[in-house]
Amino acid sequence: MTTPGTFTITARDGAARRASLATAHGVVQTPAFMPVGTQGTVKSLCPRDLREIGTQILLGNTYHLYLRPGDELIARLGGLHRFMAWDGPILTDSGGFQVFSLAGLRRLTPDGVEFASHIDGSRHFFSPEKVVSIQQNLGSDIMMVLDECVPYGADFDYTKKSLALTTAWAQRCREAHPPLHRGQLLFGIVQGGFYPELRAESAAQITSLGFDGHALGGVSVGEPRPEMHAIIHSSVPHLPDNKPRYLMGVGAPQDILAGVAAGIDMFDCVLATRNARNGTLFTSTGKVNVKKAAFRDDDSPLDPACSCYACRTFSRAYLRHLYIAKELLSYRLNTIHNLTFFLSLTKRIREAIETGGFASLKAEMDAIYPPDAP
Ligand code: PRF
Ligand code: ZN
Repeated sequence: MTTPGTFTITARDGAARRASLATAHGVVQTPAFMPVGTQGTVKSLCPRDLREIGTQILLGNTYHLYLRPGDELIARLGGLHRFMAWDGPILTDSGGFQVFSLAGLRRLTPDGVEFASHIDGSRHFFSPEKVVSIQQNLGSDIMMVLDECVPYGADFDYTKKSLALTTAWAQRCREAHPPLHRGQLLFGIVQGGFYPELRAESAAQITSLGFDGHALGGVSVGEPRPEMHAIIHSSVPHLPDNKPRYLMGVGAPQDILAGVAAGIDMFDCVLATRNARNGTLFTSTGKVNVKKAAFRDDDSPLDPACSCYACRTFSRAYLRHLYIAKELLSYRLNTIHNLTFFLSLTKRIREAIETGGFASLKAEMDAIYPPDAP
């Protein structure tokens, strides 16, 4: 087996890279999209479905799994892979972001963050060492450091102070997890808001700490899309070329294309799965709402260009009916379809980089999913 963390770039097209990343549970071909499995499940799917649609790596959440059912219980039962019966790679987010977006009553101290559970209001404390220990118990292949995701609109002084805290926490996470301990990789997270000079400062500090990969955090926090793309393009050149780069919580098809164009290798987003459950489907001709009236008598497949089980098997009329009737199968088929769209998009991106066709694929997709759309 290749040593976990081995990152091999096999083709380039502009700043876009085609690479592979070895983990303890297999190799990830990049650019890669990671379906979100917050609570140890990608909502409505089972691991068999995930395999069938071409999932390479899943994302799990420290915050949720620590609160319920508990990381120590998962460790006793053999770790998260065994618990959820997914034997492929898993990346876990550190919990910092979820504390800021979900928990009540947060208190930030130099030592970590105190918060109240969104489930029962009980009080907890995440220190850098604690989130490493939780992720070690979960046994994820890629662990993330504790960071503060700076809210959109934060001023320069707040953002500068916050990135110093994020760096101090990153260093403590690195010290709590020796390189390649138990085959688990640890990624650092660059913050710095929408100030290019603070991004450069954060990147210089984070990349000096010897992580196995680097993430850009603090984007897709409510900013206009062109602003997101601009900060990605100005930040990526400050990350080393020879390690994987992960854009956290991004994004829509146009954001993935913009990210790859800037040199990003990994993405995750709830958009594919959450929109599926809301009836918003991503297709080769754009976004469609499955309940639209025109689908009422339509016997054709949702997306004739899609090879997923839902499109191969069922009509638009049937998918519309399931959605309107609030049938459980609606969630499942819509999720299979939307994830297939994102996984196929990243597969096409990988093939395009190999043949020097990335710019034309991006132009083709940008016409359908415009980069300046809100
Ligand atoms: N930090 C962490 N997780 C995240 C983010 C972040 O900034 C984001 C921002 N889009 C999504 N998930 N730890
Ligand atoms: Zn489909």
